[in-house]
Amino acid sequence: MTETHYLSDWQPYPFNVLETRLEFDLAPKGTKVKSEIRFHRNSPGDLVLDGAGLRTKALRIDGREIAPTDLRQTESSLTIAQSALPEGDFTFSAEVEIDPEANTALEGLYLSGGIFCTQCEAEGFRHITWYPDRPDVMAPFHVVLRSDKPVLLSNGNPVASEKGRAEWHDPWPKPAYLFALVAGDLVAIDDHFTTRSGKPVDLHVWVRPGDQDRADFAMESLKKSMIWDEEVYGREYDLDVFNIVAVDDFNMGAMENKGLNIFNSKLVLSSPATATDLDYERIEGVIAHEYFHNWTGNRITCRDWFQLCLKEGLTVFRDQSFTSDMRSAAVKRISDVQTLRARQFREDQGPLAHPPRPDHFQEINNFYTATVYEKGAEIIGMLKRLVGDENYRKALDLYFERHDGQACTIEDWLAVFHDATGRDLTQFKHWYTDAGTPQLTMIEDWQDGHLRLTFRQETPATPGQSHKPPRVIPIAIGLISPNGDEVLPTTVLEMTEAEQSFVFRDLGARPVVSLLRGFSAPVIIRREISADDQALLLAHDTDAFTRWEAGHDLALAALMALATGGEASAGYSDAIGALLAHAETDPAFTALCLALPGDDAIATALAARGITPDPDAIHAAREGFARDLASRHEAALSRIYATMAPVGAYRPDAEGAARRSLRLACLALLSRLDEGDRALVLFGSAENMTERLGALGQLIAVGRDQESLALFRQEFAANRLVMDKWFMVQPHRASPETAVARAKALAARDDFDWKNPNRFRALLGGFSANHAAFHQADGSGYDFYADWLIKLDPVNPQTAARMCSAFETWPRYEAGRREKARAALQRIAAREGLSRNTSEMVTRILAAGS
Ligand code: B3K
Ligand code: ZN
Repeated sequence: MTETHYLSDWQPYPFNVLETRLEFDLAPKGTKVKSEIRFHRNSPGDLVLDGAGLRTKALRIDGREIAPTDLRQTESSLTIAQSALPEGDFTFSAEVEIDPEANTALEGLYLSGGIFCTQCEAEGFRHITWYPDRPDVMAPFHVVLRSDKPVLLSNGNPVASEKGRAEWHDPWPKPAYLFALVAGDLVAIDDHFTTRSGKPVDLHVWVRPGDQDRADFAMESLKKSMIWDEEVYGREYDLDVFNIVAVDDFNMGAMENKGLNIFNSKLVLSSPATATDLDYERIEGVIAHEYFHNWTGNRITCRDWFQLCLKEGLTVFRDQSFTSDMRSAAVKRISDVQTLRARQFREDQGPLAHPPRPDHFQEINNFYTATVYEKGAEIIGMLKRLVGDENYRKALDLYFERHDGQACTIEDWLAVFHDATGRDLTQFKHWYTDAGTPQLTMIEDWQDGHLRLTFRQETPATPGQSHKPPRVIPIAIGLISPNGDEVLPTTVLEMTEAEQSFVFRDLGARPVVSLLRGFSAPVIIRREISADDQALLLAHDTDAFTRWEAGHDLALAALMALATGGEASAGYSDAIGALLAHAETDPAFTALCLALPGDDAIATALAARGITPDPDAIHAAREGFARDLASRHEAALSRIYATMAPVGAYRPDAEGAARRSLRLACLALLSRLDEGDRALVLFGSAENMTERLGALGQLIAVGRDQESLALFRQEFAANRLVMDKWFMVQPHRASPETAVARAKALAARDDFDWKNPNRFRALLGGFSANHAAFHQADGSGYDFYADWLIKLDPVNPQTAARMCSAFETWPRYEAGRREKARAALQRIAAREGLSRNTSEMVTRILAAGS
């Protein structure tokens, strides 16, 4: 039976660790790890250490072998009775041996393409040696590495280095999850940074030989991040050196190990010919994210893993703000909301819903979710809006001052805001402890020049939480008069009751409410609004988010009507006509308005209204709608497609990306009319990956792809990251009827290196993102996907478990699909030896249908 961990069970560790000394003799099959851990007792209790899969050679206290009678050892823990421990400080030492080469789970110490590297968050360090592997045990680390690899790195500052040996010291106390080492044949691009108090820092981005010409953008991003954190949060870097290493095999994006960030190579390497605009933006954003963790995560960490959103929500909020400052704030906000709705709202409405601060889990790696990260960031955004920018900065200053060097909780975080601003945050805390997306209904009452807005909030039940008290909801609104003037600039209404009214007096004419400006709270809006009023907002609203939202709502309403056998109003198409007339004034915004909600978003919107979504009908509705839209606006779309052609050399900045995104949005519509003629020309002539991949996607969608796919493969066969795109775009863009066969054929290829998480995610993730293909009525999509999860689970449980979330929406479909999805899930669940990770996910997902 798998153990469930509860927040309420947390107990302080009875010891401090004064220093951790580690020595590694690195060898692929038998790496020897010697540890010396100096303990200081704080309270009574046995010494309990975590370990997993270790070949233990020796265990000592103060140099003396521990008598077997004083030890209790299980598969995952080592207990030394208090009676067998010295009264004062003591040193526990261990010698263990581990097998990095056999470590396909990519947790702990492993090999990626001949490079030794580590991933210790959340509980990977216990695969390296015996240790109190919990985030509230923090210590300075001293590390010696011995290996025949030329480059040997660990956390902190270099102390000594000679051929085959390196010594590192990290003076900043840290939990084991931030430990890292790298040993490999690597080359660096080097740079320097001087902090604003004058401290020089050496910067290095380490890559495999041959990749160094694709690392400059990552380095530039790092320097920008360092400056931004000084300017906006007053945070300076605190070591002599900052290293980033790119590896090919990595379970997620990157990891913020102190002074030694390890990255998935796809978030480091870029060139115009191999990376898309989105890749560039992600690289910049993730480099910033990991760097920002140095303060929000490393200097101040989490007391326990239930508090994960303390570091992740805040750090996502910080990286989002950074990207807004570096690029377009409006575009960033709109795309963040799109992601939130696509991932977090979806999660919140299904069997995997959980609070941003969960109160129990079986496997913490299953909780690195959109709720913890993205909703966690929304909560910080709401707090900032409620207390104001100045108070927010005051609170953050206090947070850093009060908690530097500590392992904290959400309560500590909220106390800082209370103490800095005097605001009572008792009710606000529900955002952290309660799951589910509040539904906010607005009713308008217009009488004698007065507008009364009545809001009702309701949060549906989620697994394990049936009753949800009202939350504090900051509702930012504006009022737009019928002639397009703003009669009320952005005003934040603070809703605290289940139902609450706000009155606006003495208005000349009935205004249109621009509701939830900037998406001021992560809620679902319910309101009656006419297509004319939406069009007015799309044309005149001063807030970019609500402007975009007006167009998006029009499109969604039309698509929902079509997908359920109704008729679409002309509202969206009319509004798009008006927008296209001056598309060039804001290409990025126009592109966002032209992108129709995806099939899954339509299904989610239908399900939220109690309608069973039909994937085939949704797909047909969206295709038909796009074709009609293209026909009606063909002339304007063609003109814009031509005027948005590249001018000058490719630059991965916001302006260039905006033009390319508008051009590709036009192409997506036009390809429905010209059967891919323009896409074929663009594929042949484009010099950057953004346009080439965009064109390739359209060619696949219209079934004219064979030649281009072959050319693409020939050109990029040696580039893993680009070939991942090749593996992703095909199942993603193929017609739903052909996608399963196509995905199977791709999976059978020799170069489907499925043990590499990027490659696996490319093919299977690309496939599950093709809504009507994954949800094929005959269940073939579910079966194909389940077969691969079953195959991956014993090799890499973390990635297999995360990818189970493709199934999280299964209860919302009709009985036929439900039964087939259930059968596929049960087949996974019944697998002998299924990992704890996947077992927890599948059990939670299946519970929804019982
Ligand atoms: N903190 C890491 C994520 C670790 C995931 C462990 N399964 C990356 C990040 O959020 O910055
Ligand atoms: Zn993070």
